[in-house]
Amino acid sequence: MERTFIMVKPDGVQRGLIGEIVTRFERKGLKLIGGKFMLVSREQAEFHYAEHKEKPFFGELVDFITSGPVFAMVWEGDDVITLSRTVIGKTKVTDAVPGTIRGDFASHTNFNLVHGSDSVESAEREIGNMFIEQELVRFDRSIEPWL
Ligand code: RTP
Ligand code: MG
Repeated sequence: MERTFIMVKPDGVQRGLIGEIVTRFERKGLKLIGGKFMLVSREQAEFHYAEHKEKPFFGELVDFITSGPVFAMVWEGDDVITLSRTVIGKTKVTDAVPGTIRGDFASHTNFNLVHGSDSVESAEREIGNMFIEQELVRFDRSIEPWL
């Protein structure tokens, strides 16, 4: 079963959008299997954004993600990585269309509210960076056959 790492970033927490963002994934039919409110360490932030290490905005990215609490989650389901990135919307805020989280709530690319893994490999790396396996919950939902 595919899993993805989703995180409400510090701007989403400060703006009181945790509930709104979680609702978007829930109503899509995705399954939450782990979640916690936490501070990201500098070490975790640098590992999380390792693919962007050479980019000019890497420092800002690490500063931002460690600037305040985040709500980290793991969601599970068929095609959950692609589905959740569709719910989130485009990275560049001017491309993010209404109906997506970023399209509805974000007005600056640096403050785009939510992170979602972009591949199976990143998802597993990012989940392992923030969660231990025992924090992830296996359970059956009665609605599962229709999703
Ligand atoms: P994320 O990793 O946060 O879910 O976002 P993403 O996959 O949609 O975008 P990604 O390319 O991984 O970039 C990570 C974060 O870096 C910032 N960014 N700034 N100034 C720029 O051109 C630029 N490009 C990306 C964004 O905050 C993006 O979420
Ligand atoms: Mg990314």
